[in-house]
Formats: sequence, structure tokens, C-alpha cells
Amino acid sequence: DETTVLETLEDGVLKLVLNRPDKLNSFNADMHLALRAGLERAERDREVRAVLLTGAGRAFCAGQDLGDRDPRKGGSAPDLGATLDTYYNPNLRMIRGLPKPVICAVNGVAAGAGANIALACDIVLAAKSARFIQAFSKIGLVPDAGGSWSLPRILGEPRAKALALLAEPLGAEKAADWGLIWKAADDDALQDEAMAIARKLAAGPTVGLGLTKQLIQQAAENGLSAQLDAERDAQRQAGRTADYREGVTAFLEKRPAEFKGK
Ligand code: T3D
Repeated sequence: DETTVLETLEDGVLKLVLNRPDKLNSFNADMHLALRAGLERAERDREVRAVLLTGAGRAFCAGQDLGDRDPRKGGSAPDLGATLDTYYNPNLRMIRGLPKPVICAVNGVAAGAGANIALACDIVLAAKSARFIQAFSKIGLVPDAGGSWSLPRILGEPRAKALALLAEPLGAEKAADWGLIWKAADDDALQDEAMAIARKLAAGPTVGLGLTKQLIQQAAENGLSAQLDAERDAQRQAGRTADYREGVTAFLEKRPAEFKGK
């Protein structure tokens, strides 16, 4: 299959599969654009109420396709700042800004930008055999795709610096112990567990879930007072949704709520 990102919509879950398994799903321009198209669909399409991101084959994603950066092919040094602006950063911003939950099933090794794209997702599960590698320092680069922002916030400077400077693999179970991801799952159970979470979220009160995601992200920049104001604004909006009415009604009627995502 030559499609670099496979897309399927099932039960409100848009599943996006990075699909260059021979290259460990490393990013070329086409895969960036296909991922962006999938994320744009997720934003636009009301049928989509959660996204599940994963990889085909034995890897999740090995970051940039270094075959496209071969210095032996000649030419001047590439402007990697421009490639971040053009390709990586728009997708990072879309994952973080999408007002719907993004679940990531890290099915195998996640290296370089591949690791940091996974870590930008809202709920991250990884196969127990998967490893996260801040591979950048091995080739003279710096953490990108948001890693220099998320790692110290999640782990603190000592662990963030050791991971980034040493580029040693971090196993899924340790990543879960450190709070870097939600859960390490048995390899053969990963996809089912991730899909079950995605389905559950896709059947949830989408507006409230999207606002919850944004609030928690804003907390990284806000002081308490600004955050209390943000909660007030978000709660006002959530309180006007049909799903809130349904949630309270269902509680009072002692039955499961049937959320419509609006
Ligand atoms: O350039 C810009 O735009 C700036 C942005 C940069 C963002 C970045 O992500 S920089 C970091 C780039 N990624 C890496 O440095 C990781 C390179 N890969 C690895 O270190 C290892 O492959 C892994 C640790 C990920 C996996 O190791 P292993 O032993 O399981 O597999 P392998 O044998 O190394 O790889 C299998 C095949 O995939 C192999 O091809 P072959 O020999 O079978 O034809 C290998 O060359 C290929 N492959 C793996 N990673 C990449 C890749 N091909 C191109 N680009 C890759 N990143």
C-alpha cells in the first residue's frame, strides 16, 4: 500500500496509521501532509469524535527519514528550521489544538520526532516492547516536535536532560512509571485497549472533553487566577451543551447517558 497514512472511521474514531513500515514509518514530506490531512478531517468532520494514532509494522515512527537528508548527495546544508515550520510544527499544533481527544497507540520504537509526536497526544498507550528514544543528539540535532517543551514539564530537568543528551532508549513500562505515558500494555492487547479507550471517548460529551483538554494544556502557562477564569469560561460553555443536559437527566433517571457530541 502506497498510502503513507491509512485512515478509517469506525464508531466515531478516526484511526490514522503511519504507513511506511519498511522505513519504520519515518517521516517524508508525503507522510507529513497525509497526517495533516487526517488531522484536518478530524477537526472538520462532526462524525469524528476521537482520533487514534498508531503505526504499521514493528515501529511506531523513527522520526525524520534520514535518507532524505543524505549529505553525500551533495548540495548545501538543509534549512531544518524551515522543515520544522513547514511540516512538523503544523501537525504538532493541530494535535494539541484539536478540540477532540487524540489517543496514541505506540506499537513499537518511537524515535526522534516520532517519540515527541506520540507524547503530544492526549492519552498515550505503548506496547511493553516499545521504546522511546530522543535520538536527536546521536546525529547532532536538538529535540524537536515539542520535546524540549514537554519533557522537562512532565519529567523535570534531570530526566529530560539525561534522555535528550544520552539518547538512551526508555522502555514503555518505565515511561509509564515516570508518568510520561498513560499505560504500558501487553503487545498483543495494545491495539484493542487503545481502541476501547478511543471508542469510549468518541461516545462521550465531545465539547466538554475538548474543553477539558484545552484547560489542562493552558494550565502549563497560566497562574491559578487566570486558570480559574479559564475554568469559568469553559464551564459556561459546557453548561450550555445538550450533552450536559443529557448527562444530568440520565443521572437523575438512573440510566446511562447517550451523548451526541454537542
Ligand atoms: O530533518 C529535519 O527535517 C529535522 C527534523 C528532525 C526530526 C527527527 O526526528 S531527527 C531524528 C531522526 N531519527 C533518528 O535518528 C532515528 C534513526 N533510527 C534509529 O536510530 C533506529 O533505526 C531505531 C532505533 C529507530 C530502530 O532500530 P532497529 O535496530 O530496530 O532498526 P534498524 O535496523 O536501525 O532500522 C530498520 C530499517 O529502517 C533500516 O533500513 P534497512 O537497512 O532495513 O534498509 C533503517 O535504515 C531504516 N530506518 C530506521 N530509521 C530510519 C530509517 N530510514 C530512514 N530514516 C530513519 N529515521
